[in-house]
Amino acid sequence: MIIDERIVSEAIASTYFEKFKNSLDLDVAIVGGGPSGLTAAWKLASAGRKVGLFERKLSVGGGMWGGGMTWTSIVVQEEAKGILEEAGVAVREFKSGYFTADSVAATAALAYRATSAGARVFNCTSVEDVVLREVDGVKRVMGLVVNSSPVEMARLHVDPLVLHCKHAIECTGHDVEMLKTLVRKNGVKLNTPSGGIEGEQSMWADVAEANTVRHTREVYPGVWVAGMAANAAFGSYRMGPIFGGMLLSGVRVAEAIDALL
Ligand code: 48H
Ligand code: FE2
Repeated sequence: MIIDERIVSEAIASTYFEKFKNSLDLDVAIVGGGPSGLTAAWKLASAGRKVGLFERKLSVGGGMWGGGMTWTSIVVQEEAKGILEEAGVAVREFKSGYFTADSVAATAALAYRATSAGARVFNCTSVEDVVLREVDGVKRVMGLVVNSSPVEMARLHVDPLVLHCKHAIECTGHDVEMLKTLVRKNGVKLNTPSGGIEGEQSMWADVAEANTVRHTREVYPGVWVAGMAANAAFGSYRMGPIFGGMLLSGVRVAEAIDALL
């Protein structure tokens, strides 16, 4: 076979822009591709939903690749080990109830499950704003405003593109970026105790893990929080490199949204 470089370029441009064009009306738009976002994408796409996941960095995976302090091993508890096993990851019991997995294998497996289930992943794409609409006196988030991450990093003045979604999931981790933007620009009240972002507290793994799942919910019409963002939104603790809560939160948000669609 003689390779024609122009066909290689045409293939990339055509397939990428087809993927983008087909993602202008999503059932669910996920902001951030860490463990919670990837798990939500995997589960929603497996349920047949049209899912787009937008990740600022070149690689999805967020804080999962590095395990604890760059030591590439993660821990999950009994309740979450089945999610990793279902993704095809080898899990080993360390002490009763504590299971370990290779963090690179776990991250790669979640990314593979999400994409092979049909979730469209847009890496190198930053969510810089949301689409807000008022219908019958009720405001709702109806989409995302996205830009190329290199544009954001170089601080170029380039306008973004926009897509619509029925539900958006805030999976941006510690920084709760999308919610911060929503509150800062629009002064809206969230479904949190204070109506604002409560902020993350210090380490208390046991309570934090339970709260991550408990706080996984719709925090504003059209916007759900999952993973570390649920902790930050509702003012709970951090938990360090135990990742069960992130996985369970991803499953929970997917099931809750799927039930509404
Ligand atoms: C596009 C964005 C934007 C944006 C951010 O931090 P993550 O891994 O998030 P989770 O919640 O799935 O997992 C949290 C976990 O990794 C963790 O930090 C834990 C368990 N910490 C415990 C502790 O004590 O510290 O991933 C978030 C992703 C990242 O990849 C960001 O690049 C991405 O979201 N992101 N993508 N547009 N505006 N903001
Ligand atoms: Fe973290």
